[in-house]
Amino acid sequence: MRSFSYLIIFLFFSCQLKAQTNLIDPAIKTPKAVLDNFMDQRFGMFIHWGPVTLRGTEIGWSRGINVPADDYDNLYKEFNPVLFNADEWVKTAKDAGMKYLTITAKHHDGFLLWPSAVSDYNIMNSPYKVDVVGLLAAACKKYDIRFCIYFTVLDWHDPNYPFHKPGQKNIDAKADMKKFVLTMKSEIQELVNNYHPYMLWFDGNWESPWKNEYGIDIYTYIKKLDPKVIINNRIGANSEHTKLGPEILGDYATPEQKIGALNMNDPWETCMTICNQWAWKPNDSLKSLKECIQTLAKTAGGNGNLLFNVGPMPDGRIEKRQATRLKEMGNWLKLYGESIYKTKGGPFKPNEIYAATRKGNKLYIHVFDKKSNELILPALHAVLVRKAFLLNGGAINYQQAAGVITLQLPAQLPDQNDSVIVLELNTNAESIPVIS
Ligand code: H79
Repeated sequence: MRSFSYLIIFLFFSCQLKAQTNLIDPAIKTPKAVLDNFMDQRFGMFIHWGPVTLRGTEIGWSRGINVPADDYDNLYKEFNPVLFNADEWVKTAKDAGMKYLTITAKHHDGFLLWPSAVSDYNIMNSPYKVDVVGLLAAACKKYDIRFCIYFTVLDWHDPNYPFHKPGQKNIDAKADMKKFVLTMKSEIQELVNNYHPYMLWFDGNWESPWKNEYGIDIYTYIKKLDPKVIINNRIGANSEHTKLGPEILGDYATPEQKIGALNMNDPWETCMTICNQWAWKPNDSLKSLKECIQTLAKTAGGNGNLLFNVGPMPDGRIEKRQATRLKEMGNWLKLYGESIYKTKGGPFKPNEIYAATRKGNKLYIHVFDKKSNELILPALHAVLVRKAFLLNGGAINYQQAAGVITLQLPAQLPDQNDSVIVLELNTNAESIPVIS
């Protein structure tokens, strides 16, 4: 009788666990060690590219809006980016200090950047006829950059998807989601088996035709193809991209065009454009170096990764000014990378004046702005600063009273974008609780 009660209790809790994990078998979920390794990398390149660059409008929402659908769907026939060079793109990422790269193999317009047996609407039927995804995968291997693939749920082009442009309200009665999910799975199978991505970046999971059960099916399917693949949190039916949790499917959160909040528990990655548009747009405004570096530092300071987007041109090149800006970030990282890679964020919340990162017994204070000669940090209890110095520079005078650390800033900060002060502590900086 007693063992029977235990059995009932056990069954009850295992059902609860299943419900909490969104019906994903915990045994197939991406292991924490894999995600920890992903989060150590901190900085990656997002690439949005396709035939739409011939019009210079947005890849996600210009079909049937800024560009008539018929015109849009024929752009691939003149897409001939003869100056595309996978090595150059990957080298641009490498020189920027980026550790991984994510290419839009399939965006909402439905065009495939790889030779596919599933859909003819792919790069081999353009005049270019080059496997862009394959060449990037190979170049990433050569330069030791982790190769990742963006693949969206939305597909304005496929008749089986019920909507054919953004904001459409009436469901296409001829559409068939069951067939559509099968198409997705066949395409994903090609991508995983041929290119062995480190991660799959899903998107477009917020419209009514998409059901959580499809996401569960696809997550499980991918894990059968390759158990190690990391999967972002846009594969279930939800639009809460900044969140992770038992009710949300996926391995990490994906705040878009904004820096995520400090979070020591859930892995997250902010995706953000270096200009305004995801896909290339002529004369799009480029972020200043200050904004780029401070975005990276604030992201790391919040314990997140930055997936920074470039939109290459229709001729295949990344714009010179975008590549130059990335190189400038790489130059900064050569000097200050120790305070970004493999660090944890916190314990202070990033703000407009400073952000903090930490590793071992070191606390890195990223100083963005000098408002006065002193920088006063919130009190840290049971923690003593043993030494303070500029990363790549001299000693910094400081006082510590009742836990409050006051740093005397130099007359001129050595780096106008982000000067890093290292505080050596008497304890492991990574175990300090977050100061709220
Ligand atoms: O791939 C990038 C975007 O193309 C994609 N996600 C990132 C990673 C994305 N697709 N859709 N969205 C993001 C949401 C976009 C919503 C809006 Fe709009 C775009 C609001 C305003 C402009 C759609 C078009 C709704 C109104 C106009």
